[in-house]
Amino acid sequence: MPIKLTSSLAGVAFANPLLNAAGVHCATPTELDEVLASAAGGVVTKSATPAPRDGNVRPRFQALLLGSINSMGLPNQGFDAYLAYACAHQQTATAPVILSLAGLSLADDLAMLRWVQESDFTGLVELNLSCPNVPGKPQVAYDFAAVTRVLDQAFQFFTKRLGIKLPPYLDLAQFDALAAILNRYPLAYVNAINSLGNGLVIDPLTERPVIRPKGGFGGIGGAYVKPTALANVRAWRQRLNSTIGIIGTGGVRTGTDVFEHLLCGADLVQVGTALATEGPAIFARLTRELTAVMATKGYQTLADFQGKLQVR
Ligand code: OXC
Repeated sequence: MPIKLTSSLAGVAFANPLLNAAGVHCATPTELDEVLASAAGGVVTKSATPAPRDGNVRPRFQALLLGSINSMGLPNQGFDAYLAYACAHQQTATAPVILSLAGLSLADDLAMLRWVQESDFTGLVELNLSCPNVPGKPQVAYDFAAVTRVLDQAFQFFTKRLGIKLPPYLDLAQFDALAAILNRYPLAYVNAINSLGNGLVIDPLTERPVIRPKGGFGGIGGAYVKPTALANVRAWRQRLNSTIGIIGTGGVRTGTDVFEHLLCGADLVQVGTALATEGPAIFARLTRELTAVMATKGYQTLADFQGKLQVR
């Protein structure tokens, strides 16, 4: 039997589980088209704010030996551009488009969700509650009362499929407390993890941080965060209602990394830092490598091993 990589999230079918992480190779129609033309199973748009933004001063991204640091500050073309792209491609796309939103306030989040609700878009919507890089703005999802406020108000009118992008949590008590809240809502999925916020990478030669915004503080991605990402995917799968899907994001460079995210319970897997450095051709390599891992182990579908991490 041939190996099948098909997956689904909240009733939306994907030819394979691989997508870009929001923010990487998805800010312009050209970049979005390139991901859709690649071997990726779908594409996520850059997190939109209601109006276009230039983002933070440069340099604001630096590739590192084992990952990256960024403080982009949500540069994006504005909500209207991404909604138009998502609507235009939902009929024609061979792979689903996920629309990512990141308001700078509760009012922004609710306004954009209302506009989506009133639109023709029927696909998945991802509310980014975890951008670490807007100067002066805390990460919403570290404030559980704020998460409750946004979800309470959103689900009063939003009837389409809504997921949320979460930051990494490091204490199991945080998963217990937030899962009790999230399980009260008809969430489509959680995406774990956003970058590990406010790291600091310095160049000892120049005695300066490698990026400029926020005095050098920025989100860490790549191999540095893979163990944290896997732990977050696993911790959520152990606690969330089975109706809430999971996107695993963090530290994916190889087909084995994809396999490990799926083993921890991810339904889809996103690629950030490695996509930024390797470009959309990475999706063909990752699907090949994942298929090879499955062949070695005798697995024919993702369901054969998804969420089935063996515990000692
Ligand atoms: N996470 C985000 O949510 N946004 C971007 N960077 C990041 O690590 C950004 O635009 O700063």
